[in-house]
Amino acid sequence: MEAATIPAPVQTVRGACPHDCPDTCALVTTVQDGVAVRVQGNPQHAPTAGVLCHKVSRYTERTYHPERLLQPMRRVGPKGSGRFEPVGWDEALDDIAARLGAIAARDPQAILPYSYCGTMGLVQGESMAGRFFHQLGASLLDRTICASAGAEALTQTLGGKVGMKVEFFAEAKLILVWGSNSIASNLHFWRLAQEAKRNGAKLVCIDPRRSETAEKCHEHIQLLPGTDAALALALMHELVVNGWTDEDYLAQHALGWEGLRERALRWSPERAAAVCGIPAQQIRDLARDYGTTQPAAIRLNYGMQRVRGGGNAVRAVACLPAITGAWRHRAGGLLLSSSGFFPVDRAALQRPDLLAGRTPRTVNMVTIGDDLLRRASPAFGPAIEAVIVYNSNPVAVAPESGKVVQGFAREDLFTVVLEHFRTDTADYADYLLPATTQLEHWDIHATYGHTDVLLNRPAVAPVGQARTNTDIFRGLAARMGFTDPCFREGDESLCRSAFGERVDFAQLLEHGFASLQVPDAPFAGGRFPTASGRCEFFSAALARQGLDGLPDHVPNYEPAGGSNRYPLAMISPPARNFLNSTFVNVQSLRDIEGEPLLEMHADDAAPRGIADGQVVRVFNDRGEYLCKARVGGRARPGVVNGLGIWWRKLGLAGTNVNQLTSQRLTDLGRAPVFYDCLVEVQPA
Ligand SMILES: Nc1nc2c(c(=O)[nH]1)N[C@H]1C(S)=C(S)[C@@H](COP(=O)(O)OP(=O)(O)OC[C@H]3O[C@@H](n4cnc5c(=O)[nH]c(N)nc54)[C@H](O)[C@@H]3O)O[C@H]1N2
Ligand SMILES: Nc1nc2c(c(=O)[nH]1)N[C@H]1C(S)=C(S)[C@@H](COP(=O)(O)OP(=O)(O)OC[C@H]3O[C@@H](n4cnc5c(=O)[nH]c(N)nc54)[C@H](O)[C@@H]3O)O[C@H]1N2
Ligand code: SF4
Ligand SMILES: [Mo]
Repeated sequence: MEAATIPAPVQTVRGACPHDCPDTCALVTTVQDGVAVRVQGNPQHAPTAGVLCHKVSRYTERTYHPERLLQPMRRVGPKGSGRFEPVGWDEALDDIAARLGAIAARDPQAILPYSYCGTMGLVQGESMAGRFFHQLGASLLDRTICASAGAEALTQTLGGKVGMKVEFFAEAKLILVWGSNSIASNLHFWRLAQEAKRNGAKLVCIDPRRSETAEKCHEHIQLLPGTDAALALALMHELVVNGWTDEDYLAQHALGWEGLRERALRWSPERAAAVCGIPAQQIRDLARDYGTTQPAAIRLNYGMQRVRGGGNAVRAVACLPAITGAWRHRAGGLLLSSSGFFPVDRAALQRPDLLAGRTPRTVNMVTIGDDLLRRASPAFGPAIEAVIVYNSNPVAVAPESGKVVQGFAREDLFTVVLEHFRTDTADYADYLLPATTQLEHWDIHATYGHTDVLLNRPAVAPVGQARTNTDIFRGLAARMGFTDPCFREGDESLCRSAFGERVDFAQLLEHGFASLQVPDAPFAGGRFPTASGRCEFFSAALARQGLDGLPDHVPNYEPAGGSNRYPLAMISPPARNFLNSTFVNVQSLRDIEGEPLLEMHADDAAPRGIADGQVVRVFNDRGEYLCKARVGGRARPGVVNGLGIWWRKLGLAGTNVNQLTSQRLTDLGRAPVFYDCLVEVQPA
C-alpha cells in the first residue's frame, strides 16, 4: 500500500473537489494533528473564488461519518440483506482474485466493471482499474449514464466538447440558462451570471420546472419536457423572417444552412408553441432578444438531454450561435462542456494496449437492469457472472431499478463493491471494500465547466483500513499474476502520466491548479474542430449512419398527454443538497432536503384529491414509488417533479424515482431517458 503523506500538526493542503459537478473547485483543507478539520474554497483559484457549495463545505462530516466503511467485509446473510462480517484485506483480495480467475478461465467477458463519477479524478477513476480490466479482457462498459447524448451532439455540430470560456459569461448582455438549475448544480457559473445581471444583462431560464434558478431570472420559459428542439427551430424561424441572421458568418463558417433554414421555416412560433405548451408570443419575444442582443451566451446543460430526442435537441440549440454570429464575441456563443479542451492521455492511464488484440463486448451501463438478467446468447455473449462496482451506486441511480435490484439479487452473481458507505448497491455485495475519500488520496482533475487542471494531494492518512481504488486494483493484479510493470505504478506517478508534458506538473505541485491555453473567443473566425472546419448544421457523419443529417424535433417516447393511463410527465432533476446519490446519508444535508418529494401543480393535485404534504403513490407499468406531494408553484400543469436521487432504503417504501424510469436510449449517444417518463399519481 502506498503511504499517504501524514502532515505536521497544523497545515493546509491543496486539493480539488472530486464530485461530478462542472465547477471542479480548488479546495484548501486545514489539518490539525492528522485530522481534517475544515474544507474551504481556494481564494487564489479564480473559478472557485474561495467559495464552495454548502454540501462540500460539510466535507469533513462525510469523511468522518460514523457509518464510514472502515474495514473489508464479506456477506453473511442472503443477497441484499446487507449483513456482513469483517474480513482481513489479504483474505478478501485472495478470494476475489481466485473467484475472478475461475470465471476468466472460462470467459473473461463474464466479468463486468461498473463505475461512473463518484470521483471525477483521473487516477482514482479509470487508471489502474482500466489497466486491470484491459489485462483481464473483461467486458467493456459504455459510460453513458450522464452526458453522452450531448457529447455526441456537440461533437457532430461543433466538433468536440468545446465552447465559451465560462468567465466571459460575466460580460454577456443576454444569457439563456437552458436546461440547467445552475443555483443547484453549477453554482460558480451562477455567480458569473449574477455579475452580468448587475451589468444590465437579461437572464432567461428555459426549464419545465420553476427551479430556484428560474425564479431568479428575468424570464422563465416553462416548456414541456423534451420539446427544446421545437423551440430552437421556431427561434431560427423568427431569426430568418426578421433578418436577424449573420449571413456573413453563416456563409463562411457554417455547413448546411440552406437545409436547416428550410426546416426552420416549417416551425412557426404557433406550431412550436403547441408542441412546447407555452404561448407563441413568448417564443417571439425570446427570438427578438436573441436576435437583437450582442453578446448573447447560452449555458446549455443536461436537463434537455435525458429524453428520447436529447441529442437532436442539443444539436438544434448548438446551431443558434452560428446563425446570429454570436461566436464573434468572447462573451457570446454557448457552453455545454469544456472537457474537450483537456489533453488527457487516456491511453497512458488506462492502457488499452493490454487488450493485446482482444475485442471484448461492450455493455451499456444504462441497461444494467436488463443485462444482469440476460442469459448467454450469440448476440449478447456470456451471461454476466461477476460485477465490480466502484465510484457508482447503480441500484439507486440506474433506470428501471426494479430490474436492477432483481439483477443484483441473483444468488449466482459475484459482486464486489468499493465504497465509502453502505449504499443501496453495497447491500448486494459479496465483498464490500472500504475506499479512501478525496482527503485521503492523490488525484488529478480535468473539468467540464472551466479550463483549469487541478491536483489533489492527500490531506490525511486513510481513515480506518480504507485503501485507494488504485491500490485495491494493484493488489488484485498482483494476485492474478499480472506482471506488467504498469501494475506497480504509484498514484503520484499516475497523476504525472495523466497529461504528460502537456501540463506543467511543477506548477500543479506548487499552486494546485494550472490553466490551459484556450483562445478567448475560440470560434470568432470559425475553425471549428469538425471535419469541415465549420459549424456542422448538416452532419455528414450522422447521415452516413442512416440518421437525419440535420437536427429535428424528436418527440418523447412518453410525451406529456400521450397516455390516458399515465397522463403526467415526470422529470427527476437533482436536489440541491445532494450530488446524485452522494450525501443522502449526511444528516445535516438530508435535514435540509427533508424527505423524498413529488412537486405537483394544483390543477393536477386537486382532481386527484391530493393535498400538500400528503403521501402519494407514483406509478406506471414499471413500478411504484411512495413519497410526499408538494403542491405548489414549482411544477407546471401536466408535469410532476420527483427530485433525486434518494437512497432507496431511506425512502418511504424502499424505492426511489428510478423505480419508474425506463431503460430506453436517446437518439444519439446511447444515453438514458430519465426525464421521458409518464406516471399516474394517487393518494397512498
Ligand atoms: N447540487 C447538485 N449539483 C449537481 C448534481 C446534483 O445531483 N446535485 N449533479 C451533477 C451532475 S452528475 C450533473 S450531470 C449536473 C446536472 O445538472 P444540470 O445540467 O443543471 O441538469 P439537471 O439538474 O439534471 O437539470 C437541469 C434542469 O433541467 C430541467 N429539465 C428537465 N427536463 C428538461 C427538458 O426537457 N428541457 C429543459 N430545457 N429543461 C429540462 C430540470 O427541471 C432542471 O431544473 O449537475 C451536477 N451538479
Ligand atoms: N432519476 C434520475 N436518475 C439519475 C439522474 C437523474 O437526474 N434522475 N442523473 C444521472 C446522472 S447525471 C448521473 S451522473 C448518475 C450518477 O450516478 P453515480 O456516478 O453512480 O453517482 P452517485 O450516486 O453520486 O454515486 C457515486 C458513488 O461513488 C462513491 N465514491 C465516491 N468517491 C469514491 C472513491 O474514491 N472510491 C470509491 N470506491 N467510491 C467512491 C460514493 O460514495 C457514491 O456512493 O445518476 C444518474 N441517475
Ligand atoms: S460540488 Fe461543485 S460547487 Fe460544490 S465544491 Fe464541488 S465543484 Fe464546487
Ligand atoms: Mo451527471
